Amino acid sequence: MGFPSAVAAGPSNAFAPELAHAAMTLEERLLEQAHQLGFDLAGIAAAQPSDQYVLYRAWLEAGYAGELAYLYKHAEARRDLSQLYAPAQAVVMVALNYNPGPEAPSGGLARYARTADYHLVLRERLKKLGGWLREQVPEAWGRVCVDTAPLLERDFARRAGLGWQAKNTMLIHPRLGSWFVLGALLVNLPLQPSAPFTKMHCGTCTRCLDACPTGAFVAPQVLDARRCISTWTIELRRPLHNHEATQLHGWLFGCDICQEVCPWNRKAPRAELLVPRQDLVGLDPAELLLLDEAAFRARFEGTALYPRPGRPVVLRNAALLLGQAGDPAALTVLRRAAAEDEALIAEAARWAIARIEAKTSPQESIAIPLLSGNQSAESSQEPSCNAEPTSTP
Ligand code: B12
Ligand code: SF4
Ligand code: SF4
Repeated sequence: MGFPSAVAAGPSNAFAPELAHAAMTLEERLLEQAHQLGFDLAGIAAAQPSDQYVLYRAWLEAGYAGELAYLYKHAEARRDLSQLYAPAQAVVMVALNYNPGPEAPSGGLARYARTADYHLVLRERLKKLGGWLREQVPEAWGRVCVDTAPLLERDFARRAGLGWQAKNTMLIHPRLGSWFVLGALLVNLPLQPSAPFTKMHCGTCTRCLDACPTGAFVAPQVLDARRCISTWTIELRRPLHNHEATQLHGWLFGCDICQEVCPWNRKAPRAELLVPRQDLVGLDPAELLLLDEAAFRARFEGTALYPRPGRPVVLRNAALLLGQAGDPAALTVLRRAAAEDEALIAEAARWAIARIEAKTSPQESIAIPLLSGNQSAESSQEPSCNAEPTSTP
């Protein structure tokens, strides 16, 4: 668990690293240790209530969280950190770059999901960071949070100096852009906070707001999650409504459009640790539909696709994409999928078959069945991940 003390680098202490190291504060050594562990950014925020909690509540009350039930369920803990970890006095925020750089087509897989599951990678390294802290201060205790805990991660990251929360709601760092994921180590020590990020560098730009193909931004920094492709393809475990199924814009899992257009990502450096797995590049929806549960597991274990949201959600999305593409060559694989036991996949496959047949049939009378998600305007069904977000970032 523990790591040897970091050695300070740089010309001024090149000949006496241990002396320079001794002169560093605990906070400086902790942040340096975070960099040694591979984190691209690290900073410290005080474990005080977030002043953005008011905005969070207003967002919930406006209904923008839609079916993301876990956001309502643990709302209060987002204000009061002690509900998450009673002795918390400081929050060490870290970021890990996942930018794959220009590469082969992804088959509609969002960039963050093309690597090993970032939850596992961050968790493991944050535990090591906690172990290192404990070696320095034996009374130190902490709790690791990556994504799934009710913590306003981007707000704490901004307060820890990692970047600004941009118009597309992403946290952006001037050098890294926004292709990074966040994690937190809540600690019981009163660590000195880093300088917060106070400036917003979006200026008059509105590229992300204009590029979103589903019009999910209701205002700068306000995303209506009910209209986001990322919600539909990762979070919802029900059949998608017609207006959702027909607006996936080629995305199999997640969506990166509002980041792809951002000028701050143009010169973003490539990831060194969270690099794309070759078997996740260029996924073919028709091929995916041939995977049974065991084959799916063998292919995706250790990624953000398995165990959750898992085969039903990913293959539902694959079938819907094939239906949208309208290629009759996909009919064989879709017919096979339509006969399978997993209702989410079978229903999406039937919808896709009807779409393709309607497109290719000379008769215009073929009716495309409505997906069962259309039976009510808003599904009352909670996503099965209602306790916590799962693979979502
Ligand atoms: C729920 C969730 C989602 C939802 C909702 C997204 C959203 N924007 O809220 C969905 C499923 C859509 C989603 C999508 C994605 N997500 Co997500 N998601 C989360 C999660 C679990 C909670 C976020 C949250 O609390 N949202 C609630 C809203 C209210 O928060 P917010 O948008 O940040 O709002 C703040 C400000 O905008 C402001 N605000 C709100 N209203 C108003 C109004 C006004 C007028 C103003 C000025 C400000 C303002 O205050 C709010 C509170 O701080 C976090 C992990 C975590 N525990 O924090 C990851 C997280 C935010 N997601 C992440 C990622 C990577 C993604 C995707 C890129 C994945 C993908 N490729 O598909 C997309 C990006 C879509 C986008 N543009 O946000 C990363 C973001 C890293 C980064 N660099 O910012 C996180 C931090 C996960 C992680 N551990 O790394 N996600
Ligand atoms: S992730 Fe895609 S759908 Fe969601 S807000 Fe960004 S561009 Fe729109
Ligand atoms: S595209 Fe423009 S407005 Fe959107 S986040 Fe990037 S800089 Fe900000």
